[in-house]
Amino acid sequence: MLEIDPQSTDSITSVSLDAYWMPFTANRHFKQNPILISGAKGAYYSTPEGEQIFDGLSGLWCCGLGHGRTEIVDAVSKQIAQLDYSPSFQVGSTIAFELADRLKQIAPENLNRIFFTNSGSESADTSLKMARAYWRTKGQASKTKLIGRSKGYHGVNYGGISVGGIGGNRKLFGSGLDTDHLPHTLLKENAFSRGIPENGVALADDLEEIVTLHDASNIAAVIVEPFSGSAGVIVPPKGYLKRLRELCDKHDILLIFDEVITAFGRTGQAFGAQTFDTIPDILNIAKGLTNGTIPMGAVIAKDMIYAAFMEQKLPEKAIEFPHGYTYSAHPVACAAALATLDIYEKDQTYARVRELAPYFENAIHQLKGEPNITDIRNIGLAGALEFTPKGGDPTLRPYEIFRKCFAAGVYVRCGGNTIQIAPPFIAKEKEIDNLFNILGDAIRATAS
Ligand code: PXG
Repeated sequence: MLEIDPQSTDSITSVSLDAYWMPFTANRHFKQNPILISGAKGAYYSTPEGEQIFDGLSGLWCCGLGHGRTEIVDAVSKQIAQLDYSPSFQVGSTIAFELADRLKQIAPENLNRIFFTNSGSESADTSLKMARAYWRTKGQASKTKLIGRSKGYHGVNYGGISVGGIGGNRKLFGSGLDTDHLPHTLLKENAFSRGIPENGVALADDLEEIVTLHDASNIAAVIVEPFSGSAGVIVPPKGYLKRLRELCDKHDILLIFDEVITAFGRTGQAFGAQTFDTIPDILNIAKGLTNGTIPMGAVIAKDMIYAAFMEQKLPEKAIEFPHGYTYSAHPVACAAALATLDIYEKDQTYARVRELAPYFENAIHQLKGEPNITDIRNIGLAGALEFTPKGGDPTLRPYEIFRKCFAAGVYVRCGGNTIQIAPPFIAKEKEIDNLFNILGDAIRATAS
């Protein structure tokens, strides 16, 4: 690890670590024990000391194609020279329409209307506002309650943390929106399942209880991740999402899929909706849309939702959905997205994920029996290991494992009581082997 004085500028990188208030980071600890990255190419980061680190989480789940893809670099460079910025309120850049049309071509049935954001958090809050406003346009203004799921993650804005189900992300921030939560789907009897677990479809029926409690006339939408990523790859049981879909239809509740992690290949298809054969009314994306290169997200709505806004009895010059961001449909992000979508198609990326997924599944489940592991979960090229607490702290062991792995040349993510792994789609079998060898060593080395 680097020795850097947090107050000093006299270091290997000539930067002071003082001013940057880092997100989701133990700042005091980090600044005493920094982990710095200065470059990336393909599946590897490089450190200021020149070490190569395998990117075992595809950035933060966003760089499936690996880093420094020349096609994206070229497209972005060209675009920034041609049109670096243009407003997207009352004016539209041609490239934004091009990208929306392209997304419409690949999105599942009837998901044809694309609203651009700049992140997963903005996609979450946009989709929740869209759902509430939709019911209002339909004359059902009492339908405002939003239903999330325990352990769900929908970013960090107020809507997202209100429907989110990770307590630590909410408790400092006061009251949020009017929400309720479905139970999570993490069942003891599913521990060490390979892929989609067998038990627990009935957990979706808890929506009936929520409806009984609040009445469907007060509920706007249910939002779930097809699989929960941040909580440590919690894959829903067989039939669960289909059952949720049926219940939402039965009670006239919109179903939102937060596909910020699951879209663009992670489960072996363009969308988790396809892997789980369940079509939501609204589908949120970000991350893999631009391979992580330029911030961008989007909310993809069914035609019927767009139509409800357009059919409002408003003068033609009235704005139907008063929502949007300065950087919605940023032209440089659009260029990055189009180049990224080209690569997914040209390289047949999703087929490659399906091909590599069984290898990944075998490799991760070979860690069963290593010390302190209480569960191993996987789907596509995503996996997580769950650990027993250390000294009463559930997060300590994963943190130590993460640090050991990084020192040994592999980046994996620690989150709560889990280690999460999501290798780039371009990873080779031997790189997967190396990742799990290093992870196994780290698990044993931190076992005490
Ligand atoms: N929804 C989902 C499902 C996500 O996974 C967001 C929304 C928020 O996206 P932005 O772009 O606003 O951060 C996310 C983000 C992890 C990890 O380690 C996951 C995310 C971000 C950082 C870390 O699991 N997901």
